[in-house]
Amino acid sequence: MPSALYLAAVDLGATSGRVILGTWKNQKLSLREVHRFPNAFQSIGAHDYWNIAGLWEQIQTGLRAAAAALPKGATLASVGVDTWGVDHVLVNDTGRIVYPVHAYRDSRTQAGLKRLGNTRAALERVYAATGIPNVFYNASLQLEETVASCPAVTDLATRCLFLPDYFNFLLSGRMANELTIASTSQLLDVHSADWSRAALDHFRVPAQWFTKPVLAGAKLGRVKNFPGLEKTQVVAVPGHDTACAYDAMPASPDGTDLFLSSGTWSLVGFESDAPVLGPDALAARISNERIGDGRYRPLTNVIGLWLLEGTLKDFASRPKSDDEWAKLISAAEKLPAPTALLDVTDPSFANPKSMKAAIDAHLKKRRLAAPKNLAGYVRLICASLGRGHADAKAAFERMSGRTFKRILIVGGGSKNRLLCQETADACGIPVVSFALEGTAVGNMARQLIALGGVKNLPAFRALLAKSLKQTTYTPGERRAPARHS
Ligand code: LFR
Repeated sequence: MPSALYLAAVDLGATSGRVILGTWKNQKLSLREVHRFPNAFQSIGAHDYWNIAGLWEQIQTGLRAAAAALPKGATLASVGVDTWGVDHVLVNDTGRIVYPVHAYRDSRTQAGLKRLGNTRAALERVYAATGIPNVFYNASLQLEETVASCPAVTDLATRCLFLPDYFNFLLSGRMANELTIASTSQLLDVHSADWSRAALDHFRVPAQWFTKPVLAGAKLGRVKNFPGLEKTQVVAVPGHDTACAYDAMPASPDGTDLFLSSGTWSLVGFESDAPVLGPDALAARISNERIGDGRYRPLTNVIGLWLLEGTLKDFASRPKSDDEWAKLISAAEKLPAPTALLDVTDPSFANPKSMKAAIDAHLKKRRLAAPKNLAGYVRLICASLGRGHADAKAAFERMSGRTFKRILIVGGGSKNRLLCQETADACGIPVVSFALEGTAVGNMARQLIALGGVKNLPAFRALLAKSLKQTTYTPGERRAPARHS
C-alpha cells in the first residue's frame, strides 16, 4: 500500500455538482474541491429534462482538475460517482441513449401517482413488495409513463441505468445497476437484493432492462479513454447521494442516533437490519431505501431547503455571500416565533412556478398572513422544517420501538444554525452538526474499503470521528452554540 491514496468523488446534486479530490494518509481523509458547477433541469414545453451531455462534460472537467492537482508522480487510485435518486437513462446495447432523460420534478407522473394512490389494494401490494411509498418522483411511475406514452421504447431500449450507473458506464465501459440507487426506484424487492417481479409487472416495466444490482465497493474496471487516468479504478460507490451521506455519519454503534441529511431535501432516518413495513409505515410514508452494505435505511423525505431555495429566487435582496447569509439568519432568529407553521407535506410545494407565491397561497387558504420580508420567510421555513423533522422522529420511534438520543445532521442545512436550533427545539433532543462533506466522504469511504485502505465502515467511522469538528444545538437554548471538536 503506498503512503498516500488519492481518490476522486463525483457528487451530483439536483442544484449543483462537484468533483472532490481526497487524500488518505496516516489514516486520515482530507478533501479538496477541484471543481464545482451549478445544475438545473431544463424545460421544453410541458416537460423537464436533465442536460446529460453537459453533466458529463462537467465530470470530465472535474476529473482533469483532480488529475492536475495530484502531487508529481502520483496517480488517482479510484473514482466513484453518486447522484440524487430515481432518475435514469434508457440505452441500447451499445450504450446509446434512446429516450430523453426526464427530471424527477416533471409533472408527467401525476396521473400515475393519483391512480396508485386511489387504489388501496395495489398501493399496499406495491409497498409490501418494495418498501417504498407512492411518491411523485419514483422511477417506477416515471418508467410506467415512459412505456405507456411511447410503447416503442420497449424495442429501442435494452437497459435502464440510473444516473450513477450511466456515468460509471461512460467511465468504465461496464453497465451495472448498483443497489442503493436501485432501491430508490420502487422496483426493488424489499426482502432481497434483487428486482421485484411484482412491482415490475405492476408498472409494466420490462424486467430485462435491469441486472441484479451490485453492492457498493464493486470494481467496475479501469477508466477508459481518459488520458492521465489509465490506472484509475471505477468503483461502484453507493450511487445514491443520501446513502453516501448516511455512510459518512459518525454514528454511535448502539443505534440511538437519528440521521438528517439536509439539503434540497431533508432526509430523516436511521440504519436498520430490517425494513419498517406495514400500514402505519405506509401512512407515514417510510421509504426503506438501502445503504452501501445492503442493509436498510428507513427514512422520510421532508421537502427540505427546496422551500428556501425556491423562495430566495423571488427576492432581489437574497444573500450572495457567507456574510450576507449570516446577517439574514440573525435577522430571522430575532423575529418572534411564527404563530402557525407550513404543512410541509402540501404537494403544491413540489414544483411551483414561484415558491413564494405557493407559500402565500398555502397561508391564505388557512387565513394566515404572509411573512413581511425575506427574514420572515426564512424563519417560517426553518421552523416548519423543524416540525417536519420532529414528526418524522415521532413516527420512527412509534414504529421501530427505538428512542433516539441525538440527531446527527450533515449537508448544506447543517450550516444553517436556525434550522439546526428549530430542529432541536421541535424534536426535544440535541442536534449535532458536523463540519463534514457527507456525500463526498461516504463516497470515498466505500472506495477506500474497496482498495483495502480501511477495513470496513465501522472502522472508517471511528477514524473519522477522531478529527471531526462538531457543533451541538441543545433544545430551548437560543444562543450561539458551543463549538468543540
Ligand atoms: C437527495 C435525493 C433524495 C431523493 C431525491 C430525489 O438528493 O437523492 O434522497 O429522494 O433526491 O431523487
